[in-house]
Amino acid sequence: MTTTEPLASIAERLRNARAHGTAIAQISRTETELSLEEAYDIQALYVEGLVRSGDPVTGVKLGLTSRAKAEQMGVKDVIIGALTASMEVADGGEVDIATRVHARIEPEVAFRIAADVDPSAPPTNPRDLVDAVAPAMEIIDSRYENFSFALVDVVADNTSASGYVVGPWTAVADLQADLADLPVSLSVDGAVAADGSTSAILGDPWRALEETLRMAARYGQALPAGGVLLAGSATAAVTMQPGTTLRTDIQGLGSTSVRVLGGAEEQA
Ligand code: OOG
Ligand code: MG
Repeated sequence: MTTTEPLASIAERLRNARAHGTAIAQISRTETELSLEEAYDIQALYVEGLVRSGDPVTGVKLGLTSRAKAEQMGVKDVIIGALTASMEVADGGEVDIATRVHARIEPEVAFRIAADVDPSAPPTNPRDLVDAVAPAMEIIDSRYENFSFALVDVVADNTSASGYVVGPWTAVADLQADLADLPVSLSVDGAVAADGSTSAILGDPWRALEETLRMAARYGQALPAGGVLLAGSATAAVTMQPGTTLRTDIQGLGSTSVRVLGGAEEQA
């Protein structure tokens, strides 16, 4: 252990920041020796705390799988985090950002996990991990001031996970096209705010499966049957403003939308 503050106490501070929507200082500022392994240990303690409070794990997410995202955040390297029940938002539903610090949204591809998987005994073909695909959006909300962090900070903060909305599922067996190179757009009240292609996600979203298996085997994230796997954003994230309707379209997969409530008029 290279930190001065116990890892459980850092996890507790992050959980409180999430609960109250109040930002904390980057832990890498004071805990300069924090290793990536310790950061994932903090994340595990943080997620265990959520589960203990009645908020079970409903899936897993990759982050920084696109160059636009990695550049936006100034971080290199794929990251993995957990999704929990309280983060789920119904397709076409409403999400209140009043208790979030500075919520942003990003267009994503979601996969549905086919069966409980033990990452230490993964399927031979990574594609067997999932049985359906959907257009999705992730709400991210860094618990750090100014949405600014180093790799260890964002890993400890459960990779900024804050919410997710999933559109209609298409069974993998019914997919008409490849998943690479599908145009993606994120619109705010009907005007395109970010656009790109699914190829921004690791070159091809299918690659997210091998990355998820590799990272989950190493860091212990659960892969629950029927759960959601977010492959990572296809574009830079967009700030969420109360009163707006956000919609993601992925050609060939369909669309998903959400209406934003609450919070201040202007979010930083
Ligand atoms: C980290 C999470 C990144 C993605 O899809 O790339 C992420 C952040 O940007 O706060 O979820
Ligand atoms: Mg994301």
